[in-house]
Amino acid sequence: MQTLKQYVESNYHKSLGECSKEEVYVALLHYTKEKSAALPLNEGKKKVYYISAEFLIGKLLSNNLINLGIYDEVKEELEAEGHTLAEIEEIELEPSLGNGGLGRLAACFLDSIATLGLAGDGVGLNYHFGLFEQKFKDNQQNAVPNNWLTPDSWLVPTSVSYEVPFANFTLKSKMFNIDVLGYEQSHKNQLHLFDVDTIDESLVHDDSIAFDKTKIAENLTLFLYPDDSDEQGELLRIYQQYFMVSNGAQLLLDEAVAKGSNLHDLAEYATVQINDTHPSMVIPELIRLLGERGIEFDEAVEIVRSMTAYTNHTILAEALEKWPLHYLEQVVPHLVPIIKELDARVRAQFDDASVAIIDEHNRVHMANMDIHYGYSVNGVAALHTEILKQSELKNFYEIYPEKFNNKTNGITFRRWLLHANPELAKLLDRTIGKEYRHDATKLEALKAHTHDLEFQEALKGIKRNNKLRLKHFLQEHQGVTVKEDSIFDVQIKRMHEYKRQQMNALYVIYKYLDIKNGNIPAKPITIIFGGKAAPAYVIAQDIIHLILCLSELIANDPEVSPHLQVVMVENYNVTAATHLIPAADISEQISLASKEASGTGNMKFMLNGALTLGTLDGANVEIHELVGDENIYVFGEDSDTVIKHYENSDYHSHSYYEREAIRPLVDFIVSDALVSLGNRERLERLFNELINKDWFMTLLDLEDYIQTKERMLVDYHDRENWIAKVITNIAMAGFFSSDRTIEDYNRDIWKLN
Ligand code: 9GP
Repeated sequence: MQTLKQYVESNYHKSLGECSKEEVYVALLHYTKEKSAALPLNEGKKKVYYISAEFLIGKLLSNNLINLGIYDEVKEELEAEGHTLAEIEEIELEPSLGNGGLGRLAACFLDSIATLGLAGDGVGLNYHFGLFEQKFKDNQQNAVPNNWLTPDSWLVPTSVSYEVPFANFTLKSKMFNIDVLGYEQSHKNQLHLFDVDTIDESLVHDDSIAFDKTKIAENLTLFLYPDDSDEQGELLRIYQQYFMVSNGAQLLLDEAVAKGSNLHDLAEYATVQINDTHPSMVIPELIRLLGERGIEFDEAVEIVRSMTAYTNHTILAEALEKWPLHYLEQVVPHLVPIIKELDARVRAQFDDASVAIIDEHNRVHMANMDIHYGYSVNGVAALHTEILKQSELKNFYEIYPEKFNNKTNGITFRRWLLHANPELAKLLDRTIGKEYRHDATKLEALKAHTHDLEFQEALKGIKRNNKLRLKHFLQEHQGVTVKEDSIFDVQIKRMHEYKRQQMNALYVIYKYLDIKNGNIPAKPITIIFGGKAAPAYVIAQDIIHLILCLSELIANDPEVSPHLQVVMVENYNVTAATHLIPAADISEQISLASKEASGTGNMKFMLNGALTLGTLDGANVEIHELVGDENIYVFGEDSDTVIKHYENSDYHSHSYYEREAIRPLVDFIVSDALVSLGNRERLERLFNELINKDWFMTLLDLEDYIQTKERMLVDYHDRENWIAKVITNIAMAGFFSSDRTIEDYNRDIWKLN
């Protein structure tokens, strides 16, 4: 086996030390790709096809080195020749193939499927300019194309190609693969990304994500979630979705037939996981393709019903797509008779309009189709699944109780511990042995060390080093200097009103005013935000604007800046997360109870030694159960109360606004101090939204939130007890390994051998 050093010498005719960083990166990329190319694919009679609009895979270099078991070896070889792996990794561009939790979950799942040696591939699209790159200008978000796709990427072109029929034309696809390696596994899986040769990147200009939305053959895979605020944009999304699922379905059929399926037994060879409703058209498409291959309609429906499973990742209406039938007629007319027949069968069986597929406005409810014509429906955390059963999808649960199941999300410890926090991983190896790397529940052995002062000291040292690492990262990427000796309070996730970044911003205002009043915190506090706002989501952008204005105001105030700093990380992505999470002390998980389906950031923070400040929402509920009241900071109204407020329409933000403790904080949003730094229209709109509507009930929980965070900041100073809580959190994080989640999916849904 060639070492990297030998590989470089024989292929590039110079020594590693003589290569520039860029050359080392390219060499290491090819070295790693060749090693993974040599691995055989996981074979099993049955394979899962994990279809998802997003795969937020992050940079792959270190992860692949870890999974190949050559991380330490390569790191040492590089260091011996005057390079560092961290510098080389800087050169890799992060693929922009995802947006948030849904996409990152898909990436963790691929890692775990491969690690468990199961046959399972991802199916998605190859977006040339990804989601978008976020740039800040005038304290506002600018969305520009993300140029991540360079010739030196992990993509491997293949000769696989399918014809995908649309109403007036046919597109020929081209499949690219990215190898998916399991942790120390001899076999691999793949992520299949479909694309078209005719894409015209010149439709996009450097500084704008706008483009001609009518030229489908030229624009189909330019962006993930292209602007859908007009009809052309909505149609384009349907084109993308159908292109994705038709390719996935054709691939699945070909692979099954090659393995010996006679199609009648297709479900013994393949199962499809549908993530949110973007891939829902796979159901009628499989029925159509089976029909083309000679299977009668009734049988095709039953085959498809026994091999498609739906995961719901949110109860927000925006993710339960309802396409107007006439859009589908324009894009995929050949699916329309199938969808109508599926609907007719539902209507014949159930006298309940709420479970129909096509509603009275001729809109096709994609989730309803998934539930009737798939065999499994799952939520992504215990509370979320209960809410689906008891309210959001109640009428379906009554019909098909056996289809509903919960699969609490998880995260891959390879990326979120071994890669993101190697020092912590080494300390764990020394303290409890390495078994936890293969069985995360073994972390519980740490409980014996809760008050072990030597272990506590080691943990503190690691946290400090991680803060320094983050400090360098922020200096390099944004020119911002944070204080490594401050308390790091971090909220990183998509910008959305339900996630309530605006509540944290109101805390910033509270703290700012408190310091102005002479209450100096015992230790400085650094409040860090990161997240992108969808370009059409105006209020989310207003929230970014508020945070950036507050950041500027505080930075320029010599009375406050020694004690409080606010940082909004530009272009938050997986790479930034791997720096931010290990450095955090406080993990902000403050969504309005019932609205965050699960969250997975909460799990990453817990594993890396931050304490959760959270509502009883999503997987926070399970974190709370695992660590107990003493080791988490819970606040706010619970989901039952919140759901009742919605049912009774009895939450009126104005009455909270009038409270003495709240009004000055909200008023500050439109104070001269802030308006002079920003855009009046944005700040006023946000202010009015909060006092008149506040759909996600920010003001309901604000006082409790402030008090709980203040209590947390006091508790931080009792170092021994704080670290004891941290240790309990790390010890109990094993449940949230995505290996456990995938074992659950496989046992209950996929049943791969
Ligand atoms: O918002 C949910 C998040 O709570 C969950 O952890 C994640 C993975 O299941 O999915 C997110 N949903 C989306 O990104 C879009 O529905």
